[in-house]
Amino acid sequence: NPVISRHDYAPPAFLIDTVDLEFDLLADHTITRNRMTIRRNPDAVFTRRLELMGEELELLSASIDGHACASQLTATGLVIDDVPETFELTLVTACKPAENTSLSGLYVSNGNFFTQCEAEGFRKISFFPDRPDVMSVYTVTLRANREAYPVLLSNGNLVETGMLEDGRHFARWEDPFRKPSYLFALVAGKLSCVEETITDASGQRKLLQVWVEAHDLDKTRHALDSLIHSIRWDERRFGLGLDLDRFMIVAVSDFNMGAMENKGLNIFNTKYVLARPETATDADYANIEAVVGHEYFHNWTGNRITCRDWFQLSLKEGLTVFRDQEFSADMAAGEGNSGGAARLRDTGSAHATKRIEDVRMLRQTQFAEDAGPMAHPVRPESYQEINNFYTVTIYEKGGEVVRMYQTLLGREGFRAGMDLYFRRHDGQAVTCDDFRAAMADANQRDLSQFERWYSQAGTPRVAVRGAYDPAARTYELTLTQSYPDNPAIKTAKDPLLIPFTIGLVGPTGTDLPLRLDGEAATSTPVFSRVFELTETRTTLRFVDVPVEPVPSLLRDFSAPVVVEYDYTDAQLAFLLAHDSDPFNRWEAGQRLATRALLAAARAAARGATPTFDAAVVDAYGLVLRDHTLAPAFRELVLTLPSEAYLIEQLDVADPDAIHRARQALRRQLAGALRADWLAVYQANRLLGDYRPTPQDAGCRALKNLALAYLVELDDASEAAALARDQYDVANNMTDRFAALGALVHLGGDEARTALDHFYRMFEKEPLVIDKWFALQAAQPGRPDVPTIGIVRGLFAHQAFTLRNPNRARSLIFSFCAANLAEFHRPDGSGYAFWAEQVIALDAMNPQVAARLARTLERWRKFTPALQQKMRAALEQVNAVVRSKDVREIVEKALA
Ligand code: HT7
Ligand code: ZN
Repeated sequence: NPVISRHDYAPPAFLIDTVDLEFDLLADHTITRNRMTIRRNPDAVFTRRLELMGEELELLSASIDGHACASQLTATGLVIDDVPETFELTLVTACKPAENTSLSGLYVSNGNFFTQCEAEGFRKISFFPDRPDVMSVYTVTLRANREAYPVLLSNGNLVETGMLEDGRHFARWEDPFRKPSYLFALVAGKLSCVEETITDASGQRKLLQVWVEAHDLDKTRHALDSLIHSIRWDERRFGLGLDLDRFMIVAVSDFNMGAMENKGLNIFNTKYVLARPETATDADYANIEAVVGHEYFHNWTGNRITCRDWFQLSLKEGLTVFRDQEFSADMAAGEGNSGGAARLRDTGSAHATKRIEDVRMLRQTQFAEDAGPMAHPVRPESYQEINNFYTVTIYEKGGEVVRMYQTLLGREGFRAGMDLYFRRHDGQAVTCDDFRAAMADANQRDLSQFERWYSQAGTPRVAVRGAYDPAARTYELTLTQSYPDNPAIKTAKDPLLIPFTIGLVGPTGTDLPLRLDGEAATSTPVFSRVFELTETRTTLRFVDVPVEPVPSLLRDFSAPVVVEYDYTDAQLAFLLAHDSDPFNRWEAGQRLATRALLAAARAAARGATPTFDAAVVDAYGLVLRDHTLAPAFRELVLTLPSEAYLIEQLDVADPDAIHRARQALRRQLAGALRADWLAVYQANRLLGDYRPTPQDAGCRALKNLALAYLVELDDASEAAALARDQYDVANNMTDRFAALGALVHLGGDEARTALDHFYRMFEKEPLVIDKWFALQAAQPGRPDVPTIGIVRGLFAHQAFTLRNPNRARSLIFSFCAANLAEFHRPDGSGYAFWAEQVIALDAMNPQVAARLARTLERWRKFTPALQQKMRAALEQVNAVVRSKDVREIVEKALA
């Protein structure tokens, strides 16, 4: 594969001011006429050679200013020599949407047409300089058979519709905003919509639509509400409004990712649009709100201001992740519509709950990526296939980098930086440096050291030591930055500017006032402070400290780093019970459990029976019984660290030992706290209609966690009865699915009966059937029935297809990425299955295949016996792989 390097960036030789596209849509042979007004770029190296990208296209004609012109097809596109300074180029091409299984470019799903152009899909639609720094004004005319394709949509505003001969019709759309080709979209087919007209903050009327297949119309309300909430939130928080007269969301069931922010015409995976209580879980409702927000927020952070090149991807993705996280946290805290109502609710805990969920995900996935062969900086230096760089580092670590600006500059300073960014760069394609400069200039700050967060890969460690001097009443914290070794990382390891929030907790559990040596005493004491670490080693000397405190470090996870501090178990239990920072309360519980689980896993790997100290159980029991804590928060604390997270904490991981250790602790917690679990289960049963509010969802989550613990008991007959009853009476998918999960965990005839019942009940709901596949693929194996046998059986099920990414993910990814003990069975049966599926998907959909390939990239983490089998599977794939997507992943894994 050729390697594309950031340093090779050169401005485009030609600029395209307008693009006039006409489509004659036929599933097996679509004709596209593309008329472009082009001029030489005065800021680029002079050339008369126009080079356009193109893939899987048949060129039917090419003309310049109305005259046929010579052109040469190349391996990557089309070349036209001796072009004038300014000219109009018209290209007519043909493509085959029905044969397009990659779901990139123009394709057919359930008989309807859709496009996906980010990152490099437009080149499958027409020859074009398919790069984000070429921004043009688009006019699009769609022509198609009216009966088969009654709805014709594209970006911007609808300007004309009409009938044509032969039963065809047309629609013309104009998008007044200049945009890169990756934001182009069209949709054509049999779709229905729900719509609402709202008045925006400036008093203008805006038409909002959600388009779905007719039978899904009853599942659109939540997406439409989420869109309205997103618009209101962006107006209020950032002063940003909707700039088009209409905004459309379209749902499609065949889609590679979550959703796509095409200008005015967002295209979504059905999974992030469709919801009604009977079919969607609380998590689905929350995800829909977050993804609708994310795509809507891109309209300013991504579309109005876009990326100069794909190395700057985090400029739009990191910033938009941060925006969607803030939106979801505000919505959870009741700050969605009116700021005032929020004060009545438990806002601190709601914000903390969202923060914990986001950080848990970051640490489980991004920290692992940073420690493996695909490690890369937030602004990568090179890539082979850009689709492989839509990663948790670009998105989630990028979101943390943006959050750190806010932590360093304060909310108002951050907003000033955003305002300046929009004033300077609206309508432009820019870089991460431009964003940093806006933040720095708006706050008169030198943020040059902060650049290292963009250029250095790896997860920094901050080792902390504390020393109390009772005589001097001082407490000294020494903080040392470093990077762990990872041979895949070639970037520098210079000290970062780390915002590090600290509190000191006194023996009664309250925070002590913070004052550094040399600082004047203030009338209003400060109990939590952001310190800026800039050197390899920083010493903070606190004065007037009356007693030895327990340090509360990196409060609210103020930077994406690993904190190393040698807490005792007693100190962790103390912080879990008392820390005023809810994030660090949760963190203390996780540290306590992680330490116990790792020790137990090491014992299990030696063949010993894992055992646990009563202190862990007691600390968890206190939280379980603490009714002053919100149920959602208790559920997070009482959920043990995941097996994937635990694997990352070990030098040599044995997934089976980790699984057994985690199961042993679950069983011990179930047995020791049985009465409490039962009480919590009963206390959090909700009566009445289903509401997907964070409060209700929190009760359901805690109740269903209690059920999951209760089915671990040796005598689980009571739990089985509860599960059966819950399954039968549930008025929502969260409860029904949790009950089904409990029954499947118990196994036997009852599990089979419930699974059959569930399948029959939801046969016509593909998203629910995805859950049905996923649950079975993720179930623990039994000695006589390894899960791989069940997975292979389901692979042959009539409802299974590899061509639909959601379905493929529900079965294959749920097994390979979410059932680690079974996937890593010592006989290598999981790896053989993995290799088969990567190879099969590679020929069909390289993006999905490459994602699956990544589930084996951490193979060097495991025991030698497992490593050997994983390497063999990787080599098997490497020998036959065709796409550059999978090749990049497998080659880097084996390097
Ligand atoms: N900006 C989008 C990223 C994307 C994508 C979406 C759907 C299919 C393929 C895709 N490739 C890249 C989604 C987002 O971050 O909002
Ligand atoms: Zn995005």
